[in-house]
Amino acid sequence: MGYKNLILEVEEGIALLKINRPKVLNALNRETLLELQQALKEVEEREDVRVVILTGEGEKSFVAGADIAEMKDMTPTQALAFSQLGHATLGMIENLGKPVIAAVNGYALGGGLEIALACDFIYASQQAKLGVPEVTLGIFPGFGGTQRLPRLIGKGRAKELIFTGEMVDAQMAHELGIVNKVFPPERLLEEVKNTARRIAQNGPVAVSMAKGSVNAGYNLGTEEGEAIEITIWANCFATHDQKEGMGAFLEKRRPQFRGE
Ligand code: DAK
Repeated sequence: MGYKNLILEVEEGIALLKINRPKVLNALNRETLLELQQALKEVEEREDVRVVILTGEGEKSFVAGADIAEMKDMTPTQALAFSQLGHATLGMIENLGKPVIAAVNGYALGGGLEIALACDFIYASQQAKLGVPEVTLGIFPGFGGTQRLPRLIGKGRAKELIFTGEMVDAQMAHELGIVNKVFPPERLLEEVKNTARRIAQNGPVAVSMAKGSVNAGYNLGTEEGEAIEITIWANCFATHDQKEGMGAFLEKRRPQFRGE
């Protein structure tokens, strides 16, 4: 389907989903979040999609945050609805049954960094700038930033970024563990696609189950997490892909995964 504030292209099992409001550095307004929910439903359902890449249109920005012009005059009731919409959208990304890679091509600020943190992992351009400047606007990171960021990089480092509102460059974000890999801007998308292609060759159900297992156990103790892993892992043996993957190994051929 067509979108106003998004571009969705699917090729070789990979969905490239671009936030497309470059005039405002891809800031997230209500309409864009609603479209994002639609697009996430679409890529979840499409059998020709195995991996999703989320990025921003234009050379300057991934997402420069929630749309400040739209937020400025919100009432608390509207802010609550906006917050719920944001949380629901980021939850859809985090729990999508397919991997979502963030390709951070420029500014990832506020809600923009929070949306990247909801993805499975982040690759960034050398030009990227990341941060959570909400306190400079009289609010604080409200799309899960006070939860996902400390879990990823530790409480002290997250608090420093959140309290100062300072941006870090891609190299520093890499050192902090926010970003997995950094590339020159002109290579970013191709490198993300290479990784996406590698993932897309693997058993889709196994990749999806692995994502579910990591997510389900992430906020639990090791024993509870292992109990979840045991159950999900055993369910792999109910799939065609497990029989095909192991059969292909023993017959010394490439597996033909069906995603079932
Ligand atoms: N919202 C709306 N417009 C934005 C924007 C944003 N976040 N960021 C940039 N723009 C617009 C600018 O207003 C400008 O518009 P025009 O003046 O051309 O009409 C255009 O994009 C180009 O921006 P600049 O002229 O400022 O470009 P520069 O290169 O000079 O600066 C910049 C780039 C990224 C450093 C600067 O634009 C900037 O500081 N932008 C704001 C970044 C920011 O503060 N982001 C955090 C937003 S707050 C919630 C939960 C979470 C959130 C909200 C609610 N609930 C729980 C309810 C999240 C909040 C945020 O994300």
